[in-house]
Amino acid sequence: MREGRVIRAISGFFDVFDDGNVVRCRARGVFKVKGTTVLVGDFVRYEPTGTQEGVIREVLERRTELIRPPIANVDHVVIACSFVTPDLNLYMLDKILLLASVARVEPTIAFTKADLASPENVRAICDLYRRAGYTAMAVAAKQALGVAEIRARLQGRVTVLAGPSGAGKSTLASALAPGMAFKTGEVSGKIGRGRQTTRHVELVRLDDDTWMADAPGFSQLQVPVASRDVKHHFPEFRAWADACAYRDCLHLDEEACAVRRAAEEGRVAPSRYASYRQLYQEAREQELNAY
Ligand SMILES: Nc1nc2c(ncn2[C@@H]2O[C@H](COP(=O)(O)OP(=O)(O)O)[C@@H](O)[C@H]2O)c(=O)[nH]1
Ligand SMILES: [Mg+2]
Ligand SMILES: [Zn+2]
Repeated sequence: MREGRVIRAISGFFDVFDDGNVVRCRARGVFKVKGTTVLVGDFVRYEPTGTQEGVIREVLERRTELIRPPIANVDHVVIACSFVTPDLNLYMLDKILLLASVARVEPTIAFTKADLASPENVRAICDLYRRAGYTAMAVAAKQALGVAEIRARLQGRVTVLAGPSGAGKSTLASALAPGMAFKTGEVSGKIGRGRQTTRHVELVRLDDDTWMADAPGFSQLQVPVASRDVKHHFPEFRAWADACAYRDCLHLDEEACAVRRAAEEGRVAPSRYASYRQLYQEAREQELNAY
């Protein structure tokens, strides 16, 4: 038996990276019985059946598991959020930050297309998220701005790129891993069929310990946490929550809520607080619809 990392899933086969080799495996036996699935990102035990072929026998324990995109053992998510086309959507960003927090995947925020925004706007937005406790940087992939900083954050980890279509994920991926073809949304002049999208899930190797996936998903998810727990995923609330009148304050319309007051006074970013209220409401509606 050998061990390796699943880096690609293609119609019933799994490509397993093992010590520099890629071994095409089937998953047989135990899986049908136990209902276990193999995800890209899984570490597996497999039995070689040829020089480049094998059968997966066991999936090793997962550290993390994302559902959309379906990838196991992701350590890090780079959230691409463009200043223009599409316009900056802080609610969507805050929702992905919540999803990452619930999945225990560390986020880095990449504000993309910074070359198309004013320097003041770029600084204000980056500062807003840094003050909230996040790692945030401006990226202009074509000018190589921010690319080396993001590359340094990837080292030794498995990273997924998240963010809405058109935000610049594939462009950033290509800048991070030159020579590894990632599809971009550039409209083909000849055919004019519109955008190509990256649909399949695949880990791309930057080095043996550093992997990256440019996979759609993430933003379409429901709020994956109980409404009363959404507040725990807003790290900047913690400094204020102790001063709320009620110990289990939800920071909504309660009397003497220190978090709401901090948002009114601008000590907590009003956009973050507005996102919190909206995410709470979304979670609440999901709960009510479940009965
Ligand atoms: N000006 C500018 N355009 C960018 C930048 N990054 C991506 N784009 C453009 O934005 C469009 C969408 O990029 P793409 O990487 O396909 O986005 P994805 O859908 O998130 O993968 C393409 O036309 C890119 O050329 C950037 O940093 N600056
Ligand atoms: Mg893309
Ligand atoms: Zn409160």
